Amino acid sequence: MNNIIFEEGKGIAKIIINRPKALNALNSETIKELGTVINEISEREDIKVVIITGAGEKSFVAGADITEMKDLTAIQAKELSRKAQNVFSEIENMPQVVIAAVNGYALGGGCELSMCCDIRLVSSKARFGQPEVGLGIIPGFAGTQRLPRLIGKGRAKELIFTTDMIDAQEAYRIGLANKVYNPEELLPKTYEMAEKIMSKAMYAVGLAKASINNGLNMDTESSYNYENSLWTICFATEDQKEGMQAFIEKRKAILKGC
Ligand code: DAK
Repeated sequence: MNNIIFEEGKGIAKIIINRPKALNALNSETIKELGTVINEISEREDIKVVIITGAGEKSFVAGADITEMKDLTAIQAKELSRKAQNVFSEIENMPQVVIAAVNGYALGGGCELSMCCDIRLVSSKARFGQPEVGLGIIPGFAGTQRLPRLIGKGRAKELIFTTDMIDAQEAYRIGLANKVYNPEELLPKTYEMAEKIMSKAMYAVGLAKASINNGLNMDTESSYNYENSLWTICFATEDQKEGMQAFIEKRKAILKGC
């Protein structure tokens, strides 16, 4: 792959978007490679957590590649749109937990990429924004859908309509960032969180992710019923038996993810 670095170890995969000269802007080749690596990881039961970050010290992803986009016809834009949106949805629905380690600019498609991830840990140097309407387009990787769901309709409209860039603390304040760290702490803290999650009953974590993601797209009554079905499945797992038995015996549970 030309634009993605993939590293793995101890159940954790790290995907680095690697076009630092263009501030890791997503061109179509990068999106295609991202799709390929996401598909491969999704099939891997040994990988439990995925970390997505940007190469270099300045940027997570500064958006879609404007140079490549500017001359598209509407038909080409539609084709690119369909493929790219699929990749982002695949990230959102991966069986693994996905953490964005936002190390700098997360603009346009970069902000949208971070929003596909389950959790956003960010460096104090991170900057978020949706500059699209300044370029004559609207957010197209479902930013108009995921941003209001994360931070509320009013704040999402303000960010999208004004194109204002916000810093890490503001992103934290409005719920876009889960935690803010010094730049040198970002990756160690991300791995620390990944390991903490992996120490839990991973089958249950996966069900909780499915319940949150799918339940939010249902009417309330259906979402409660859906959660109830997934909750019931937990009682078919070894981890549920072991987790509760360990509590009764006042010892640490040995959880296996099954
Ligand atoms: N695309 C292409 N190149 C970019 C880029 C981008 N988004 N962002 C930065 N670069 C390049 C710059 O052109 C520059 O290249 P050279 O001139 O050195 O060759 C290099 O990265 C360094 O950038 P700067 O010199 O501008 O660095 P500064 O520190 O001065 O400024 C900045 C950093 C992040 C504030 C600035 O680069 C900037 O404003 N960048 C553009 C940010 C932006 O507008 N992003 C949103 C793009 S629109 C789609 C769905 C969604 C989308 C597209 C399609 N479909 C469904 C198909 C999403 C659209 C977007 O994301």
